[in-house]
Parts: sequence; structure tokens; C-alpha cells
Amino acid sequence: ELRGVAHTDIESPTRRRFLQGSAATAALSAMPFSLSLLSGGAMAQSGSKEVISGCHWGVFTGVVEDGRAVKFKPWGGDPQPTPMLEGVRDSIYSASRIRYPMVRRAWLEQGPGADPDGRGNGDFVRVSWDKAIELVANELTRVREEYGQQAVYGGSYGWKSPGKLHNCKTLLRRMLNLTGGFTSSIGDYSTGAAQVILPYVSGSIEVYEQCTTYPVLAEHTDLMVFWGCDPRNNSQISWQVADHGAFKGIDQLKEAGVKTLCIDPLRTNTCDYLDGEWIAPKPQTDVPLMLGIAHTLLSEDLHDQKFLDRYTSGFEEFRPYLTGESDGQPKDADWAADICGIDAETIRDLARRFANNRTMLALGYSMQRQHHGEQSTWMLVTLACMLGQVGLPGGGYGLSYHYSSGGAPTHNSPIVKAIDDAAGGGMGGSVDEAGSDIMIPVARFVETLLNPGKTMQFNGSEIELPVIKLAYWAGGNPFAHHQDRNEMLRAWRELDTFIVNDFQWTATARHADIVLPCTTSYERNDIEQVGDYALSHIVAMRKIVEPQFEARDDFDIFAAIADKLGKGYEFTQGRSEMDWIRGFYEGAKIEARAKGMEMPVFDVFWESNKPLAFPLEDEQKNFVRHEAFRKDPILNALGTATGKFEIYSRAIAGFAYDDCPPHPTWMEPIERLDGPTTKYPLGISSNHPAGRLHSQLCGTAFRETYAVQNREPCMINPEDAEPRGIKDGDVVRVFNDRGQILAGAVVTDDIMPGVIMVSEGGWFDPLDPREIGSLCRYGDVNNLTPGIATSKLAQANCGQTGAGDVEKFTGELPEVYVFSQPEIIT
Ligand code: PGD
Ligand code: PGD
Ligand code: 6MO
Repeated sequence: ELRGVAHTDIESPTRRRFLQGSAATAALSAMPFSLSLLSGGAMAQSGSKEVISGCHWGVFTGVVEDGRAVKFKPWGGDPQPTPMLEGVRDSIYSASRIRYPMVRRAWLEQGPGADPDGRGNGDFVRVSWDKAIELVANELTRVREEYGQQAVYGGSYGWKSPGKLHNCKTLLRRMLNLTGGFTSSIGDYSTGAAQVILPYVSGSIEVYEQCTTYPVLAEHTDLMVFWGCDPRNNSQISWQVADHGAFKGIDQLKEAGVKTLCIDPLRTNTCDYLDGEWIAPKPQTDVPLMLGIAHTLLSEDLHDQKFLDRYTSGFEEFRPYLTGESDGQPKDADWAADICGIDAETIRDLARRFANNRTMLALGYSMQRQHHGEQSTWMLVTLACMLGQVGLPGGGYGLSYHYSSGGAPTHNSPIVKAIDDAAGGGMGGSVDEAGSDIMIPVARFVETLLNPGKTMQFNGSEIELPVIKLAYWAGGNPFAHHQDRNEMLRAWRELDTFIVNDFQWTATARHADIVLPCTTSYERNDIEQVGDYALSHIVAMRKIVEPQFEARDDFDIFAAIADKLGKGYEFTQGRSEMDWIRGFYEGAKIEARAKGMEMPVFDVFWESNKPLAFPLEDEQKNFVRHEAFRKDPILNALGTATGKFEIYSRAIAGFAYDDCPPHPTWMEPIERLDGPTTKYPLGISSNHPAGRLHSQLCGTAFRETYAVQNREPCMINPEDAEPRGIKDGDVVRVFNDRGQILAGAVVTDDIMPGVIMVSEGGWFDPLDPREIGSLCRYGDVNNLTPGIATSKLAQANCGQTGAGDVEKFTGELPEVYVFSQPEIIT
């Protein structure tokens, strides 16, 4: 199915799935587990206890004294625990914790839709849980009756906590499916463009699939190219429980002395650590850089024509574009140099080095989170095909080396099942009015609110944008993750009702009408696998402390709402928390047995306080991506129309999109550093933060380790800081026509001149929430980014696109408000 991705909810429990090299796993005769039958819950000292759990940041034990978590101790098996773990602990107790169910006063007193401009002004009224559940249930009913079920949006995107049961995003959808349906979302913010184009190019979404493993790289790779790819920053966390295998992998590269090259506007942590060579192109100009390299390969006959003939299709259609035969502009190194700022001789040299060494091109995700972001991924695959090393040990390309420790070898383990959304069938639930659900591309929700009824192109199909009156978010922070905050504020005024479950007073919760306080995953029981790719262990996520204040599990919240709407039993199936967890474990036990392994009985596993380890076999340790395809391209054909890598796509040609041509193409983005029509002088990067997971932990004490005068850091080169009179540690105002934020200047040579970097995820803190365009006091970079789509193909977000300017802030410095309990501020 060529367009499978268009019909699959990538964010469903099957997200972050990946293909292993081979299904064959030798049956084992022994029981290879490290789990000791005698180990019990470890007691540290009298009066204190240690409880095992796991989170996006890794496996740890919570040290509890007098009912309070005093420390999260990283697990001994973690090769590189992240310092963020201390912030994780603090998230239980931080001042930003939501304590009680709250309703916005205007909404409560005047009804849905009242005073929408007042959202975010902190005027909340505390209500009882019973009252809150009743308000939510009644409002769901009202909106569905008045506007139809599509008027309820439950596409709620975000990095909810791991755990096979307390997956709040799935639980929200489960409740909505059982009680009458809703509009959902498709795709994600991480790889929105790449996951749509790649099925046409390499035959699968690929971005969440396994790469050639690090041990293979250490042995075979001569030149490791980290192209906008920073594993030592980004693999601090995983979608499931982090294994941090990438850190081990990077160490293997270091020990083996693999030559490293980092192509990035920033000198990254990975570059530093590996003492890599740093090449800094202007942001958003990687396609010209890649084209310049490709042109050199072709003109110096360094390309692998045999590989192109045997394993790819469409190079002949692409060649005239590359040579300039079709448009009069050869995409040579000189042309590329003018655009990307890397001199032509360096570009030619890169081409020669790539061709003359065993080269691995490791691409991050930032470049596809840009206007026309589909093209960079497509062009990188094209470049790798021209080099002809795809499927060889240590060569080719990899798309997840930076993400959740892709490249860490996959263990032989069963899959632990998870609770479903009741629409998948087989679990007893069914959608009452199946067929009327609608999906919109996840990053187009604001556009939908502003343009109900409009027709939108998406991946070769047409979608009619529905009328939405109620949105329900659980496990995401759209007032951090979505672009163009001010356009978003305008769009939000179209909603009658916005409901949020969270445990922290994020900007999203502050802009809600009904706020329901949920537990953190340290206040409930669950189960999860360790390592998205490694799948090395199963870990018990045991309750460490009792829920704070009136927090309830999302499971119980949605069960109560479902119950009010007559579907309580369908939601819970009469099972308790531990019934579900035990069931997931038993399912895995059966699968393990079929693979010749015997897992301990559940109670032993649960009480052991240790992760259950699974073995690593040589075949997976030495996995080489696309090896099978290279060996036999007929038998192991790719999932594309031709079964080969497609450098020209007939399917995409058929869509005739002006912003996504049928072969990789350079198109100017809406704005960029030194862009021909760009108004502002500085490019803005918005990388993923070193000290947070997106917005998570921003409200904790861990912020103090990086904040500058309690503002989000803004990296700036001395060449840009000096003429503006900006010194390290100053508060600055960053601005463009879309918005303005305060930030704290970090003046450093680690960022190239012309570019500033403010990480995504800083909490939005408008000086006057009623005023669109108001100054954000903390530094939410998405006040500055455009809300446009990458193209009609993927309709993905452009969070890494933008330009602006910065000045020293000289006014009276407003206090930051967003990290405390809400109080009325207008
Ligand atoms: P998080 O901060 O992780 O950000 O956006 P996302 O919305 O995922 O938000 C998760 C929220 O879920 C937090 O508020 C947390 O408290 C809450 N939560 C955690 N566990 C639970 C739970 O058990 N129950 C409930 N109810 N809530 C819970 C991330 C998104 O941002 C992503 S993935 C990417 S890749 C994008 N990246 C960029 C970018 O590079 N540049 C820009 N400018 N913008 C981006 N936005 C995107
Ligand atoms: P970014 O930090 O946005 O990460 O992974 P992704 O690869 O998208 O960017 C990576 C690198 O790209 C940065 O070093 C940046 O300087 C560089 N870069 C930016 N623009 C350009 C460009 O135009 N050209 C080139 N060549 N380089 C560029 C994101 C992934 O990280 C995702 S999707 C998620 S959801 C996770 N989020 C986090 C997180 O929030 N915090 C941490 N610590 N780790 C994460 N890991 C995951
Ligand atoms: Mo992401």
C-alpha cells in the first residue's frame, strides 16, 4: 500500500515501530534472564524505600522517605543517565503542579464560548471532581448534538508519559470512540514531512525504523557524517523508556577512531565529544548543499552508476535538473556555495571524501521540519544512492541515529501489548457511529479552526476541514508545540470549549476552560519496554508516591466521563489497573515462550524491583539496513511502486503539487537567513532543548541550570551580539512580524554568525493574555515561527523555519508568571 501512511495513525500505539532485519530468531534452550528470583524491593535505610520505575528519561529507582520522593537514582544498567532526572523528580512537587479541577470563571458562569479573549488570564474557579466530570460529559453531549460528532476534536498530540496502560492520548480516544466519535489527527510534529514522502522514496516511513547498528559503524565506517543530527543531545530521552544506547554507540565510534563530520549551524554536543569537523551551512539551505555535492559526484564521475541502474528508478529524470539542462542552472558547487555559504572548494571536497570512504550519512529531523521539508530527506536518500553504499556495512544513510537511540542493537524480546482506543476492534469496544470520524493532518488544526469547510490537499487526497467547537487535549502542550502562537490565539477563539488534562499549569492548561489534574507516572502503576530500538528490558513502572492534592489517573478520569455517558463498563471492561498490567505481561510471556524463552511469573517480576533483561543475538547486533535489498532487490523489493529507491516519483508527479515536484528540488522557503525576500537579518533555529523534553520540566527547578535571568536562553554569535550591544547574560527581545519574546543572551562561538537559537518548549507567558501579539516574558520561540505547512503533500509543521532580529531589552523587566499557580493577571 503506497500511501499507507495516509491511512495509519502514526501516533497510535504502533508509532515508533520499526522493522528488524530479519524475522528469524533462533530458539533458545536456556533461560537467559538476569532476573534473580530472590531479589526483593530494595530497602535503602530504615524508614525509606526504593521503588523501580521508568520514564522518557530512563530507568530509575525512586527513593522515598516519609512518603516523599527525595531522589530519583538512575538504574545501574544505564550507560549514561541524564541530569534531567532531577527535574523529573521535581515535576511531582513543582510550584506549577495542578492541584484541583478548575473551570474558567467566564465559561462556568456564562456558558461555553463566553469571553474567549479572556482565556489565559488566570481567572479559574475550583470545582469538585463530580462537578467537573458532569460539565465535561454534558458539554460533549451538547456539542455532538448541536454540531455533530466531528465538532469534537480529540487529535490531541504530544509526548504523554510512557506506560502501556496510562497512555492518556489513547485513553482520551478510547473514551471519545466509545461515546460517539470525534475528529482525530494524522501524523506528528517530529517527522511530519519525512514520514509522508519516504514511502514514495524508499517504501516505508523509515524515520522510526532501525538503522545499521553502532557496532557495525565502529567496525566499518570511515567517515560518519552527522547532518543536523545530535545523538548526544537528542537521545537523552526516548518515546518509551530510554536505554541511552546511543551514548554507548557514540563511545564505540570514539574508541574506533571513526572520522566525524558535523554539518550543522551549531557546534553540537556530539561534534564536541567526538572532536568532529564542524561545517556550518546557513539553516534551511541543505538541499542546495546536497545538490552541489551530487553535481560534483556526477561531473567528476564519482557516482555509482551501477547502483543507480540496479537499485533506483528515475535518476535519468533527475539528471537534467542536476546538470541544469532542464532549467539552465547547473546545481554545481559554485551555485550551491552562493546559497548555503559553504565555499565551493569545500563542497567539492566533501563529494570526493564521501565517495572515497565508507561513508554513513546520518540525518536528523530538523531539516524536514522546514518549509518544503520533504526535499531534504529525499535529496539525502538520492545522494546516498549516487554514492552507492546503501546496504553495505557502515555505509549509506540512517534517519534515526539521533532519535531514541536508533542504531542501538535490538534485543530478542516479546512486544508488550497496550490498551487500545476501542476503535481497533478485538477489545470489545466499537465506534458507535463508525465511518464518520475525520482525520486532519496534525499540524493543520489551527488552519482548520480558522477555515471550516475549506478543502485541503493532503498526500494526493482531498480533505474537507470540519467545524470544530470543542477540543480536548491530554498528554500534549499545543501552546508550546504549535507554530505562530498569535495566529493560534486567534484561532482558539473559535472554540466554545477547551478541555485539558495535565499535571502542570502549562500555557495550554492556562488557556483551557476546564482543567483536570492528572497524576504523574510516578503516582500510579504501569509497565513499559526499555529502548525504542533496543527493546532490551521490560520494566515495572511502580507507584513511587501517592497522588498529590486531588490528582487522578487519566484512566480514572476518562472512565468516569465514559460512565456518565453510559459507557463505563466498555471503557474499563471491569478491570483494575493491576489487572490490565498483569494482562499485558502475560501476553508478552506467551510470545516469549514461542521464542523459546521463559519469563518469570508476574508477581516475581513485579516484586523484584529490577528490569527484566532480554538477550542480544549476533544477527541483530550486526544489523545492516537495506542489506537484504542490496543482496536481492527482486526478492526483497522496497515498498515503492517500482520496488526500488525512487529518485523520480510518478505518484507525486500525478498530484501535480506546485510545492512538491516529482524529484528532489530546491525551492526557496518563505524566509531564511539571507533569503532573497527575507525581511529580517537573523535566521532562527529552535532546536530541541538539552535540559528538557520539549516543554516538560520547564516548570521545575531544573530550569535554573540553564535559564538566564529566568528566561529561555538565546544563543547568539559574538559577531551578531557586539553590534547590537548585547552581552552574555543580558535579557534580549527577539522579534519579527509574527511575535516577540524575551530571552536570555548566551553569547558563544558555538553558533554560526547570522543565526540565533532559542530551543522549542519554553513556556508561553504573555504579558497581557487578552492582547494578541503581547510580549512573551519567558521565551516561547513559537511566537516567531510560521504556522504554514511544508507542502500540500505532507501538510507538516515548519517549526525550524524562521527569521527575526534581536535587541537588548532596556525596559522594566517584567516578572515571569507562568511557573506558579494561576492568578488573575488582567
Ligand atoms: P511536551 O512538552 O512533551 O510537548 O510537543 P509536545 O506537546 O509533545 O508536552 C507533553 C505534555 O503532556 C506536557 O504538558 C506534560 O505535562 C503532559 N503529560 C505528560 N504525561 C502526562 C500524563 O500522563 N497525562 C496527561 N494528561 N498529561 C501528561 C512536542 C512537539 O513540539 C514535537 S514532538 C516536535 S518534534 C516539534 N518540535 C519543534 C521544533 O523543533 N521547533 C519548533 N519551533 N516547534 C516544535 N514543536 C514540536
Ligand atoms: P533538533 O534539535 O530540532 O532535533 O530531533 P531533531 O533532529 O529534529 O535538531 C537537530 C540538529 O539540527 C541541531 O543540532 C540543529 O542545530 C540542527 N539544525 C537545525 N536546522 C538545521 C538546518 O537547517 N540544517 C542543518 N544541517 N542542521 C540544522 C528531534 C527529536 O529529538 C524529536 S522529534 C523529539 S520529539 C525528541 N525531543 C527531544 C527534546 O525535546 N529534548 C531532548 N533533550 N531530546 C529530544 N530528543 C528527541
Ligand atoms: Mo518530535
